[in-house]
Amino acid sequence: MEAERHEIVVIGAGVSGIYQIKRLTDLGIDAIVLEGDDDMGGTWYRNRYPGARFDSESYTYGYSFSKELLDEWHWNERFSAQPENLRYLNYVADKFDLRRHMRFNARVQTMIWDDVEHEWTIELQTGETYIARFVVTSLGPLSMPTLPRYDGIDEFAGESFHTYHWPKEPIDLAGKKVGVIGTGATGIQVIAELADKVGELKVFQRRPNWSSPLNNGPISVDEMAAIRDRYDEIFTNCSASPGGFEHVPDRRGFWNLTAEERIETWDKLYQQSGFAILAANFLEIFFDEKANQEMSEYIANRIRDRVDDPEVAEKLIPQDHGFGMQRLPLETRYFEAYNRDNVHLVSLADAPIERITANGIQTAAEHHDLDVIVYATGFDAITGGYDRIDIRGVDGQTLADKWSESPRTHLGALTHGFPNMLMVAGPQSVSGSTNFPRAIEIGVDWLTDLLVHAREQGATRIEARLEAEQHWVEEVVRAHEKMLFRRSKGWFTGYNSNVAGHQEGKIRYQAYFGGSPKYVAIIDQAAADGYPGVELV
Ligand code: NA7
Repeated sequence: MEAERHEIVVIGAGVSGIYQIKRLTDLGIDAIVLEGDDDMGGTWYRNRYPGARFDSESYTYGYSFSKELLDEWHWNERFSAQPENLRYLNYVADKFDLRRHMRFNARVQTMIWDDVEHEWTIELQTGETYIARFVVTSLGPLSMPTLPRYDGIDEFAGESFHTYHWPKEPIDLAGKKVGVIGTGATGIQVIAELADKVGELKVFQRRPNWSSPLNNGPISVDEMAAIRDRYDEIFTNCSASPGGFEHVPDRRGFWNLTAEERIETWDKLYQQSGFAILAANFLEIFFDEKANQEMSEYIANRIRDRVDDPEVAEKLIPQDHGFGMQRLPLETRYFEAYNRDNVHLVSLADAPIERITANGIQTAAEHHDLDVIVYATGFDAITGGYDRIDIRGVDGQTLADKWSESPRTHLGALTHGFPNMLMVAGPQSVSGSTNFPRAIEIGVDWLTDLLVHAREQGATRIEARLEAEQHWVEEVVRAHEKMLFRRSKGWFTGYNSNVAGHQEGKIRYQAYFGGSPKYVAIIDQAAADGYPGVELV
């Protein structure tokens, strides 16, 4: 079979791939998207579990690039759910006629760089081959789900699946005994949603997570009209905030207020929507241990207020990390789920899982009979999507080898030794720590400008300079070092117990935590200076 040639191949048709192909084809560049799944949408195509929804305000999550699109689309809820989110992405693709540039069931298996011809050879699992001058990876930071490594996992006789692979066809859970393993952002959404729909729900919790109310609600036609009038202001606000939200940090100074005034502030934040409780909080809670402890105690008391059984409440309060030190799950009546007779918390800290059996889960204390097991056990975050492709750069070096300890990039966009591979939302970009689409648009626009610049220069090979990469890695490490969360486990620090090679306590520097405005200032400066960190040949 002869290879198909394109100037640019984009890998992944999720939120970032959709915008990337729009930009490239608008410029008249010959580009296609290869997507491993049988349809587009990425995260929102896959995560069909009950309760899956944004925890960014819907109208700050949507694309900002088209005024017409902003005027046409009505978000029905403040935090829109997966079916509507997928409809939205399809609407965008159809409106701009992007599907014709997408190939589905096109899972990339290998990418090999030819340093003579200056092009990538991309082979799919199907054996089909593509050749491209440039590759843009938009693989998604959470596209590699991970299952626990328990014995017996394949022996379970009932239905079991990772939340990422929740079946497309509706499944009837009424009256069933369901076990959920994992209490991250996903677990907390799915548990709250399933509690009153199943016969019995057992929650297998290894470590509790801090969580606070999402405070979702419908958006009326009038409210949506008011949002539309405000879109310019909304996106300006998002671009000025570290996390890409409308919420702005409280800069009155934690220690300038009395303890009562702080509680009054938090009582209000607890009623606000989305990440206000983090992003509109005092900045000190992220840097100052004492401030963080006081905040954590406040949230612990809210949990105690909401959970009837004091013993269960204590088990739901994290002891090993402070509030906001791991990715904060947002919840809707999650804690109240534990007040139901059919919901039971199984603390794995007291009795770990020993194995999965044909009909349930065996812990060190007892056997739990189950009809269905739901694995809400997270992802090999940010670099997982890269590791599953065999990517070979200059002199046959593999990317997996280069990044085995921790990724190394120039501005989260390029990596030395792998010319002409450009990453949207790559490791060490700001995407891992912010409202995702806001950072995506920034990343795609920057990469597109770089590609245009390279074409104008007649360059056929662009590569991050080693010194520039070293410099950026140091900047990423410095930003981590300022944050209290560097001591916590979880995907912010690149740790996943289910991934071979990850070591507890050893940080993988996967995201830039210096905040969006600073990141944008740095990458804009690099562009204005003619990309000094990139060698063009
Ligand atoms: P997370 O946040 O990584 O959470 C995974 C959860 O699964 C977490 O509670 C883990 O406990 C638990 N887990 C993982 N492996 C095991 C094993 N082997 N046994 C028991 N429990 C386990 O993933 P999510 O999908 O919830 O969220 C990912 C992102 O998706 C989120 O940040 C949003 O951006 C959307 P642990 O805490 O590690 O002890």
